[in-house]
Amino acid sequence: MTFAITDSIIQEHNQPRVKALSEDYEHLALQLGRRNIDAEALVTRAMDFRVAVPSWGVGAGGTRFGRFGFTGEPRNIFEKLEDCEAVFRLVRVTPGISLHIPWDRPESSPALRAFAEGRGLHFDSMNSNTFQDQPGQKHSYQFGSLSHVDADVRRQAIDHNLECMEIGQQLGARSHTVWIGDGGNFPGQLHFRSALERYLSSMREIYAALPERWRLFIEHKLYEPAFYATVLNDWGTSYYCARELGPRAWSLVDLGHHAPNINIELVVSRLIQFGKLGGFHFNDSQYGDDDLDAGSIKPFQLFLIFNELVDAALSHVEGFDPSFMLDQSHNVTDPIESLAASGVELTRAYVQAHLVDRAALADCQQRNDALLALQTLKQAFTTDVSPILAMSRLRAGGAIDPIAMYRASGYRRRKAAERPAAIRLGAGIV
Ligand code: AFD
Ligand code: MN
Ligand code: MN
Repeated sequence: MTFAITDSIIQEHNQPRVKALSEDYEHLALQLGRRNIDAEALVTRAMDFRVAVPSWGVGAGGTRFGRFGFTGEPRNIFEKLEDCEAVFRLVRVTPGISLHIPWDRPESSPALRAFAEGRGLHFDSMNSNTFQDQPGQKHSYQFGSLSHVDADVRRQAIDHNLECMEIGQQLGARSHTVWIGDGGNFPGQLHFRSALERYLSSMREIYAALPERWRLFIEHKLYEPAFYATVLNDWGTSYYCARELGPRAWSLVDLGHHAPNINIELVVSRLIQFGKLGGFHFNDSQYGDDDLDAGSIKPFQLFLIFNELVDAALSHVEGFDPSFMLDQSHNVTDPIESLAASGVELTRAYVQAHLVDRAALADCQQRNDALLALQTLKQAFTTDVSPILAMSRLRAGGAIDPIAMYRASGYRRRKAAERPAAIRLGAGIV
């Protein structure tokens, strides 16, 4: 038997913390009551919040300068799922898994699916990889994949995506996410329009093979690995491609994939308005595609993004149903702690966005009262909803204090004994 964070271990840790939490919660409920906000309704919202974790996020990430493994690191997809289960049991909002192929290609999809479902987990989105060459691969992706000038390379990249969707169907996944590194480093290297045309024609084949009820997510990124021009470089190109492909193709926003200082909440709002916001890869960023923990650098930006999302949900924007996923790379923390903390931070932003007095905000906008409009948002953002989040975890069977609980469990130490080191995991995060 491998060690797991069971309900009884969690309850034991929660027990001495319940009284203080109840007091804090009651006090907050009283304060919110004065603002005509029902704390209980927010607890329910928090319990219903969901964000998927990436299979590639539970191992050490690494940068192009190196990768620092750690003892007890998962060595295969089953051990990765064990760690995903630990995150889920602590915070209870992360039962979904984004699976990466080929990094986490299952030997037997039915066995992997049963293993996941036995732990209360399910597969959410499939992620293809045509930004790296794999051993034994016939054609190289050095000069692109879905947009490559050579039809044989494009064929190989399309087939890989089709295989990902086949595996995903066996696993019960519901969407496929395509991110490509295609682009160029030198002016003149690419014919911009032809490259995008080739990408689109490859994507048309992938779209045509999309399983019933699935959604196809297009993930754009400004630069890297291409440093001069990227084929799928921004949300406008992503929107155009999603529209060209059809109603089941959507844009996916990774928070780290924009130009510095871009107003991401505005991008989000545009995609909502144009009916193409499919989902998110949440993380945080100081400089570029940093893949830092969600909410660690710009929590106000995260809140403002959720403000747009909650506004759209409350006003019943047609077809609005974005998927939430984390996409982080952990280099200086235990990935379980980072993913658990990020799950909490996203739930926090989601709950805080429900505190916005939307009638008051609309009134400020109508009267051009810029100062009070900001204060209306700030009132929501500066309200400490921690007791609501902790109460929702407690009621869902999770930990009142997930990080303290995790550390007290000795999980990683036990895994170090169960998982004797040696087999290095493959790629880091690009
Ligand atoms: C890389 C990309 C992108 C993608 C992920 C999985 O930057 O964020 O989502 O790989 O394919 O990290
Ligand atoms: Mn991403
Ligand atoms: Mn990224």
